[in-house]
Amino acid sequence: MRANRIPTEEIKREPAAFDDRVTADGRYGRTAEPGRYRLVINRACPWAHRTVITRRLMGLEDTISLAVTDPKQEIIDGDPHWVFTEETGSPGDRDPVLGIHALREAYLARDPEYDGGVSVPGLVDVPSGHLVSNDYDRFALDMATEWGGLTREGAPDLYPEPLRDEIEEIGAGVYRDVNNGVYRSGFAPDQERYDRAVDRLFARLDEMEERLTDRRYLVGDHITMADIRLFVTLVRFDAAYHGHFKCNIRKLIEYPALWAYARDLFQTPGFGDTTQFDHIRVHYYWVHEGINPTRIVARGPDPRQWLTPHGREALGGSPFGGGTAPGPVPAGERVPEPGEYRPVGP
Ligand SMILES: N[C@@H](CCC(=O)N[C@@H](CS)C(=O)NCC(=O)O)C(=O)O
Repeated sequence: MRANRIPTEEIKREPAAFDDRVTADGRYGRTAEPGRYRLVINRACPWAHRTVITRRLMGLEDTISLAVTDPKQEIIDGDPHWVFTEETGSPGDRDPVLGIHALREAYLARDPEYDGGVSVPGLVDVPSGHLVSNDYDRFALDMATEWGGLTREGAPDLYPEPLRDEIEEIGAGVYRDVNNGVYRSGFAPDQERYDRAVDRLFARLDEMEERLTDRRYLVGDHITMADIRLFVTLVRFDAAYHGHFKCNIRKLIEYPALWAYARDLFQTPGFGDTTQFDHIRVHYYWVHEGINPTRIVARGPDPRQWLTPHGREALGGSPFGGGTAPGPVPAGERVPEPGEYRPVGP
């Protein structure tokens, strides 16, 4: 499915085109080393956000550099493409490290015959300019578990061995009905498939609401990959999915536990400080012309509501277990604070 066309079929997700694994011991062929890899993202994209949060919580910012593309994308050969622009901080419309304008150049450097989709996030090998992987879940997990020696002191265990089965079980439902469910709803080609997607989405959110009523985090007593996976959809929910993708049976703010849970995470270093609401709103409403032909970008809701007290400390648990919070966001990676956006309303 082309994201800028009127949907004619249900959204389908293909396996990652490239999935080389990078680990500290290099046992899959590629070895993690400082400065060697560049993470190309867009701030609107929930799948990219998963890797950005993980990178920051693990303290890999100095090791893996970050390249941010323009949320409006650019039409190249009829399709929207992720590009670097002056407007989003890339001088001369090129990424200063990779020297490319469009992410697809890194795919083509890897395979000149490549004619499949180009997606963010993408991990790129800096010396060769080759795309290494667009398997976002695998490289988020690898950053969390396989970059030992390069991660910061106090980095949390986001994927504890004894909890992995539970994290994956929750993750499968969240992926199908929530992370991908919002897309299945928004890009549904007909009423029947929209109804099915939206029903499943809200049934799953209702289940998460119940689960999170008496526990602070989804699995165990600390933040895990399960929370990162759910957060990235929740933080976009009212700003994009509720209106643009017609996920409007309820708003996030109408779920007492889920909303407080999402705010708790947002206010934890690594989550809110990697969320950029204007990029989220602009990307979805602007790029998906097939479902929003006027390209008018909705202005609300007011992001300042994300800073209101959540009271979740009373449930026990602690964000980082035996670890500590990451330090300040590196210079050059700062996103606006909720109060810094243009005020909403007349
Ligand atoms: N490639 C992955 C997920 C990553 C993904 O879908 N990223 C979106 C942005 S949120 C993307 O880059 N889509 C291609 C495009 O928008 O041109 C998959 O389909 O499982």
